[in-house]
Amino acid sequence: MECTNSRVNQFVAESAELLQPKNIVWIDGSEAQLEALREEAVSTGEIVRLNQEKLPNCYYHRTAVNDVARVEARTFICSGTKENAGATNNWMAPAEAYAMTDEIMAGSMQDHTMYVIPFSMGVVGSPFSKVGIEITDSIYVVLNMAIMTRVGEKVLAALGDSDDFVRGLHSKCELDEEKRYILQFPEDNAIRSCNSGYGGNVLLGKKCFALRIASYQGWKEGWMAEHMLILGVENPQGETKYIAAAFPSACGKTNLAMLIPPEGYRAKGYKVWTVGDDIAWIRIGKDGRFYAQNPEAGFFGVAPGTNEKSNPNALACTREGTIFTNVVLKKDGTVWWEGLDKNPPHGVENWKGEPWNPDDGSKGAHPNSRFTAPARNCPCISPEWENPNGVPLSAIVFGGRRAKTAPLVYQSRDWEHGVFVGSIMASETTAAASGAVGVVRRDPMAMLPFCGYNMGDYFQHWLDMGKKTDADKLPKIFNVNWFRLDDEGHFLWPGFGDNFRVLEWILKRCAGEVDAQETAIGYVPYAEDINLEGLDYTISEGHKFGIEDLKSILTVEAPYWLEDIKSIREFYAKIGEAMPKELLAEVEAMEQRLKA
Ligand code: GTP
Ligand code: SPV
Ligand code: MN
Repeated sequence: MECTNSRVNQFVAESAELLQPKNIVWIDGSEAQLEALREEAVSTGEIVRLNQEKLPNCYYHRTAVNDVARVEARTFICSGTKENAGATNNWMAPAEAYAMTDEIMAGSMQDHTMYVIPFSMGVVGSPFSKVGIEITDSIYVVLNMAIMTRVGEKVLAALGDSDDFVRGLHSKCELDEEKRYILQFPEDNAIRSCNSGYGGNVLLGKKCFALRIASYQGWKEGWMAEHMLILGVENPQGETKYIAAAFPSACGKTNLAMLIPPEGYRAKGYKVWTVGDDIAWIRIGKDGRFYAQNPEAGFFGVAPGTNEKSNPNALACTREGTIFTNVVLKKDGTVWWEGLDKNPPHGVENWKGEPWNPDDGSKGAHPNSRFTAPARNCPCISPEWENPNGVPLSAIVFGGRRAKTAPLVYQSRDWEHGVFVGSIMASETTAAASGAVGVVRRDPMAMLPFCGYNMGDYFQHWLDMGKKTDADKLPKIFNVNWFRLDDEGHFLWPGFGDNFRVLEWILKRCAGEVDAQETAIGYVPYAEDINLEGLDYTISEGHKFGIEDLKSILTVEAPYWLEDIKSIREFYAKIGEAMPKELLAEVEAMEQRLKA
């Protein structure tokens, strides 16, 4: 494969000089080349070929035991000034960051092949797509990138002579935790990642580019890169309305994106179509509406909990051409994880490769084990998912994991208040990032780990986007919480497919078809307006879900919210100078309403 772009060639040459690879291989995107790489990775044990009858073209991989999730403490935004990275990001001066990783990565590919992956985020050649070049010494990374993005010769052809591409450099090095760094250089369109082999740290098109770098580009260029799923709801008349939703990592985006409506709705002809499950690039279209595009081509989904009942569509995605990471490998060459079914395998190896039995008292699959599946496998993939212009949004939904405080759903008063609602999101931490799990932290717009610039400027950008078009063209903004618990820790809301009942209310609000109660935090549904027909859910033994439970999860409890206000103020104070006045005023106004 020949590359005629001198900037790309220069980047590759400079990288080779630093890394000293044994040889260089360009990824052309052909099936023949990918197949040869799979063969090679199987022969070295990097991946295992699964049962080709039951799981055609599927493979299995284990990461190092110390390398199973994103490492937020070792992720840095290397902008010219600390102020540009802001108080919520780790910052390192670019010169220092380059020098440090030059030293760590120097000569690190001496015994390895260096792969050069030209990739496109978004449909190749669309004016809204963006190109990256990822350099890596991992075949696992190449194979994952070939599922998650569009790769190869066609991408270079679309790039032409342009210098507008992101330079991504990844080297596994020694997988040394102490030398693991995930560095974004937004002002240079560059990324460096070393000493990791885990998804979010090394598939540079995903969080590093499509969120951290792209959020910065969007700020400069007048669009938005968000940690959001995109779905379409088709009604019995055949009309489809689109919703984007931002939930923190492992808080239900994949599940909501692939939701199957309850039986009663299906009988009437309602259907949900998946456009994306993790990232949305949002632009204002010629008609003044907000259009969302999924820049990815696959799903890097959480395995545990995925089953025939919770998410049959996700499971269907993984039946072909999928890579499974850190799940349980069964003797018949298939895979298992907690929550797949009630028949855990015996006498197998766990995700670490140690002998394991289900009664060992430990988990067989890592809680952040994942599948990498092509989007085209999805039975409910939207016919619009590759529309280069994206899909028009009726609603934007924020949500997190909150045992208390946040009600099942509420609507913001207007765009500005909606930005406030997104900015005060909080959620319990999950296994998607290393560190403690279950600790409530503020995670505005689910972007805390992914915003490539100052969070205060990011909030201002959201406010500004709302001023670029007519108020009636703006998506309506909502907040949801599927995770309210009773005092014994049972989920009070059935969740999953039944979340469709909430989506229906949201779309009715967008169409002005249903009334709501005004509260201190925004508009909350009247319990009677959430359709409970056919809902059959047992919260705990002897306690079936009923309208009283719905009323309780729709209640706005002032004491919890007043407590929350303290933490919101602290968080805003941490952001400091860059914090928009409008949002500071929103806190005051909410406090007044809560005390009234
Ligand atoms: P990332 O890929 O990390 O960005 O995560 P995601 O937001 O796509 O998360 P995903 O949909 O994979 O959800 C992961 C976890 O949330 C799993 O443990 C699910 O079982 C759980 N979950 C998803 N939806 C619901 C719901 O409606 N109710 C409850 N109780 N749990 C849910
Ligand atoms: C997340 O953690 O939000 C993910 C998985 O979607 S990763 O690609 O590892 O970031
Ligand atoms: Mn994610």
